[in-house]
Amino acid sequence: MRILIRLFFRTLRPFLTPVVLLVDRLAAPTPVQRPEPEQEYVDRQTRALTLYQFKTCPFCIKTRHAIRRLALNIELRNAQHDPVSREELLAGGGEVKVPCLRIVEEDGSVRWMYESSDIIDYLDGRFGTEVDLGDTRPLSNQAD
Ligand SMILES: N[C@@H](CCC(=O)N[C@@H](CS)C(=O)NCC(=O)O)C(=O)O
Repeated sequence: MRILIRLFFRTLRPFLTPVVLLVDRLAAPTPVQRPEPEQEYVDRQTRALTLYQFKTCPFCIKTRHAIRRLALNIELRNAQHDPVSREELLAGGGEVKVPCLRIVEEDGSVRWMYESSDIIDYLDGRFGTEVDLGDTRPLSNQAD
């Protein structure tokens, strides 16, 4: 039965993929606008984040929409078709399940966060419009 279901979806995939990608594009939210120094600060922070994802996975689409809504420049890695990214995800996170956010913490430790809702909550909590970003100047420009 499982094989039949797989075969069914494999046959449908070439037709479904363009539809999913079109819906993804049409439903994409408008990014938030931040003053330039704030956006630069956020860009510096998001350099430590990488999203492992599949292009047409609905949970990944939901997560990419949150990333777009928050105007975050987070590197996306395709764990479906890029074997290197897939291997990184498996070795680092422990399983090939997407989306997964790789977070390099300030102390250099690495955290792998699975579950789209947890990822979105984390991003909203760090970069949401209600969040006070504090002093957004680069560390080298801040007074001691
Ligand atoms: N509850 C999870 C569901 C994630 C999930 O089921 N992802 C699927 C893709 S849509 C997956 O990674 N499947 C593993 C595979 O296809 O190898 C979430 O919200 O992130």
